[in-house]
Amino acid sequence: MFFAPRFRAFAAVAALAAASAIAQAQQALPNVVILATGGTIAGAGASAANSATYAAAKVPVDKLIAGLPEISKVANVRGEQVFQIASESFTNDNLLVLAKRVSALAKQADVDGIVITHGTDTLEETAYFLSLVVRTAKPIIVVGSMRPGTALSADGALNLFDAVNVAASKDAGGKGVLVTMNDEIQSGRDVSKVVNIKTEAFKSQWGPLGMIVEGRNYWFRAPVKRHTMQSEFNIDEITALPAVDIAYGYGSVPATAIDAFAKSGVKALVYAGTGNGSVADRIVPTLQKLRADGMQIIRSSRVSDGFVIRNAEQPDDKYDWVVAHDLKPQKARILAMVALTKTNDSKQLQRIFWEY
Ligand code: DAS
Repeated sequence: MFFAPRFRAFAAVAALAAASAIAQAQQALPNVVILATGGTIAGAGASAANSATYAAAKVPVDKLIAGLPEISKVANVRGEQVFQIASESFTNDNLLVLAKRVSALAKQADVDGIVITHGTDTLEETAYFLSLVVRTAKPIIVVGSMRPGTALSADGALNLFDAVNVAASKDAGGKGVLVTMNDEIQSGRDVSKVVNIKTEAFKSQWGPLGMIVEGRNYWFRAPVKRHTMQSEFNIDEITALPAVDIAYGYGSVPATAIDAFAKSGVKALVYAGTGNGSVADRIVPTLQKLRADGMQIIRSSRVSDGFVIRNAEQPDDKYDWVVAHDLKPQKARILAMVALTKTNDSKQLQRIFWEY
């Protein structure tokens, strides 16, 4: 009995010391904010056997975070539900709202990294847009999943766990916006969804920047194109995005779609040409007239890999057209919209397509 009071006092002091140590350890962890927008990573299917049949954009961000039990050892994580939509339904306004929120959070001293959960269909467009217009050196990671969390062997939880780990890593900063899918760390500029039914769905023709395994980043290359802090564009100065659309090239293609886009008042047309961005002879006069009327013409290619070579199969100098370099049509559209907020000079546009 003699020792009981002293023991209780000792136990109380020890408990306080332990609690204080835990609090200090937690404070030492990076602070990561997850901005949720919807998609399959927030999807739910009727049964575990439904890996492809499900409803996207159902699970709220706090439930996504709760599904990552180990995450409290990695970072202090909090979530915001910015949207709850399937990403095929994203609009330019969604891009502006999201980017402005990312920019505001990135300025906060108590935010060390940002994760955006997103549908996979247009994830590559959002990731590139953020990389072009958010001026920060902090890690920004966009992540999705190919299977809903209710499915057998769902990929979302590990993809999100990886995204938070990368967002909490100092060595992930200054590399542009990144995408973590299927153990790989991809450049938001380079990556595209190239398979629509596998977890190994996202590829860059130039390869991933690195890999993440059990919370550790393994880097193998770094981006050479301008992004984030090196960008001349700033979301804080952008209030609207000009209309830019994509016309697809194929055998026997008519000018119908191009004429319709012209009538709708697009500022630039991305032509997803065949091969090296080639344009059918019967379409050239239509594009020449639209260029003469002030519309910018940007030659991309429907071919998944490679890059469009200026003046190779089309006299771009003579026609005053722009080539999209290695950017797929959907990426070229994003860059064209951002570039047109600053310039409508075709030579400046071509410089921007070489540099970003
Ligand atoms: N509809 C798809 C989307 O929201 C689902 C997904 O793959 O995330 O992009």
